[in-house]
Amino acid sequence: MIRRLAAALALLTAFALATPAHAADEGPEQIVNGTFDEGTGPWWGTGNLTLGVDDGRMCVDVPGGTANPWDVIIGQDNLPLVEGETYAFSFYASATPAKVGRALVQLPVDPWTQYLSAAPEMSVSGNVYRYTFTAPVSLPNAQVAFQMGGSAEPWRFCMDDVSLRGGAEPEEYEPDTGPRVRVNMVGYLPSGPKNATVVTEATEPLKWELKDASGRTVARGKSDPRGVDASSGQNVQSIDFSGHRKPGAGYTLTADGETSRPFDIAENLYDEMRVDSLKFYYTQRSGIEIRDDLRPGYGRPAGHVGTAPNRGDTSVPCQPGVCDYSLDVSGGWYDAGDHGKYVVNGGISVHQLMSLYERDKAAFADRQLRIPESGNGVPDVLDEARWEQEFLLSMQVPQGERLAGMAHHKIHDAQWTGLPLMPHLDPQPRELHPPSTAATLNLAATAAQAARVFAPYDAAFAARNLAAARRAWAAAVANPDLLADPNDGVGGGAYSDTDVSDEFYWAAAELFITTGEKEFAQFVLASPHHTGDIWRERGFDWGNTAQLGRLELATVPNAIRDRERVRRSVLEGAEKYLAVQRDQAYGQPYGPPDYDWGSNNLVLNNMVVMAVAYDLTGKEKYRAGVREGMDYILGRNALNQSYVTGYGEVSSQNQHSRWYARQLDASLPNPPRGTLSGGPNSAIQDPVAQRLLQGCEPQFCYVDHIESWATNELTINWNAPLAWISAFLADRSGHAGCDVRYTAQGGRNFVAHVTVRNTGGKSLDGWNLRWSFPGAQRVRDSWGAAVSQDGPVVTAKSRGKLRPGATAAFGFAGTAPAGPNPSPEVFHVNGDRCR
Ligand code: 9MR
Repeated sequence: MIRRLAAALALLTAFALATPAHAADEGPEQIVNGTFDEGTGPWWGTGNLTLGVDDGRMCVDVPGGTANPWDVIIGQDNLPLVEGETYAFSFYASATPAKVGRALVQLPVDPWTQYLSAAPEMSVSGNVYRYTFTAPVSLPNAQVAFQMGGSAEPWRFCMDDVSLRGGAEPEEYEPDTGPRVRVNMVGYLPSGPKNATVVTEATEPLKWELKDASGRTVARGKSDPRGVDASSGQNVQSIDFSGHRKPGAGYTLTADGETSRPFDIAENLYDEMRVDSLKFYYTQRSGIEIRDDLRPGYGRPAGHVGTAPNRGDTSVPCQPGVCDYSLDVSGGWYDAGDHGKYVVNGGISVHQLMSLYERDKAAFADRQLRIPESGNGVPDVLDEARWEQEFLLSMQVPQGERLAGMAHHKIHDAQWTGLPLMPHLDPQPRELHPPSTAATLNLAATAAQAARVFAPYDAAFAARNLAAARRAWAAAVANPDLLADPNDGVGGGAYSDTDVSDEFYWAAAELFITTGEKEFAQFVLASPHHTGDIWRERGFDWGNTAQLGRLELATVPNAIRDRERVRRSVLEGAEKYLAVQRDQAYGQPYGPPDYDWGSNNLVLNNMVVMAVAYDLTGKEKYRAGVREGMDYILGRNALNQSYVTGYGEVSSQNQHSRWYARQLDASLPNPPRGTLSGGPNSAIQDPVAQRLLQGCEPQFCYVDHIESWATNELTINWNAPLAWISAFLADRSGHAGCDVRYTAQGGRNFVAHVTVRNTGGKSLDGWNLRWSFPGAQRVRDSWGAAVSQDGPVVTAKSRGKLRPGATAAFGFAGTAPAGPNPSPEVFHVNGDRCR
């Protein structure tokens, strides 16, 4: 890790001694796209500007009525300066009408030390300006800023040929990718597939050797030539050492004269990641102090509670003209490295947390995550989900207002802020943005899900959610095309989406599962997403949510007419991702020609589809696909790095964040262990990536730099599939030879008869059978077995012997809430799952 960070910094400051002194204006060019031949990137402007290229120059309309020079800025960041070097700074500029501006080369953060400060007197016809200065410090990230505020009247500014020459030759960026043999640096599960990839010139099979920690060779074989891998541009061969199952630490794999980084073979590999990936959410919380005793090194004051300089989220008005009320939208999770809170990605995040809980409720307990609510008798994962769900509820337009029942799309700062900036120190005004159909349907879906999931613990909260879900649904049906504005991206992300038919489908599915009502069944059955091929190779995410609806209908007990077909369709999706995976020499189930923003979360979501296929069928190939997919995330990739902080010898450490900004301020921490980085993104929208990664092959479009927000951010919606998959991989339940029949009769008071048949070869000397109820069903009285209940989780115990082929029967009387009371479908006998 340290080596990698050092390499990244060295690259930005390199050659201080090695390079001969240049006459400054013959030195290397440091500005990227100073001629505006490639549009306006990586230049940025303050939110009151629209950057544009006009006749080959960058031109902006500068608004009038600002007070300070720095109220209007165009800038470029991340310019490396070398101490003692002389730089020539030049540009062409014009002003209509004529104006004096400010041109600065400076420190990009407080105290904004200026290395050059000029006051060009600009004319309508335009002039070229030239300055020189000597850098007093070495700095990887100086800023060039044109400050143009402070004018009462509006005016027009144009510039061109911006140049900063001198210093070190910008080095071609070469990531430090370590040994050419690529493995999952965390390790492999003993019974799982074990694959590696070797980068090599060789086209003939290579010999490989697996060595244990003592250096003894424990397995050997030949690799499989794969040719040039399109996702990396590398010639590669793959190695399969699945045959070796013996647990141990410190294994290495050698091929082509290279030895991999060490890894383990162990059963418990994912136990900590399952917890860490969920603990991530507490430190993303807004509106509450983060306690240092719960997260040593991460304690901080509550953000956005209305204490200066925060304006607070306790009474947030709308953007001008959008509404005339204010809402208390405090709480929730910060989206990512910014301080914004957005309903659509909050929606999928809280959904996936509730979904991993619904998959196996017995696996999630109170006191697992060390959060303030630990010890309240509710599983911590639900307490964490509730923190966000309460926020989503608060975003709903109140009754009596225009668009009542809709949800505001997002709330965030009026202007983008710089890094670092602790949440409680953010001085920006906060604004509610217009309601959108997408946000409203996210609210409907998650609130419907919360209504059943929270029912055993808090009936009032469950009822509040169901009522909100119904109101949201009705409002979305009445306003089906209120789309978020794709240009509303100042101070926060736009999260716009042109097609919300998938959100309608997902919300209808959740509402149907929870209520069983015909209206929702009809909507589900009529939706094109119910039967269409929704398994896109690029995966599902906050903007593509039909898959959530389909997965829910397949896994959560419900009475949709064509349930069997729905379940089969998930297998089709999983088969498709297995096929994609087979084609990838690095084993990732994701293979588009260019990688998307947040590609790692798409890889993980494709693995969720495979995992559900495994749960539905028990077929090993699907679980093997998930296990192999994780190898890519944890080091078997072109960069030889793990994308989960703290996991594997080299992992992402510098994810873009205003408060885990250690790379900018050594007194701040790195992101907590278990934080996923977004990962390679071919479009490299940020200046650092544009500077370092031009022309990158997909897997190389990544840099672990805090300012690379397009390749290296952290988000709540990316950690959610990491948590889902970690929970799946940590699940050690095997297959039990058992067949359970569960039949229930009655309504609010029901009687259930259960039979358990031992279909395995071994006699059971006493057995316990476990299932969980979908909602607030309760066992009242039982016979034939001792039945106990903890929240929704029920365990029936018997001391009787159950021989192979024999059947035991028991029954119970229970009570059910209003609505559907479908039979449980997942049963565990003595800890193993019946198939
Ligand atoms: O994750 C989002 C990605 O899918 C979009 O393509 C991108 C551009 O709109 O925005 C990403 O979301 C960012 C959001 O806009 C602001 N907070 C950080 C998010 C992650 O980078």
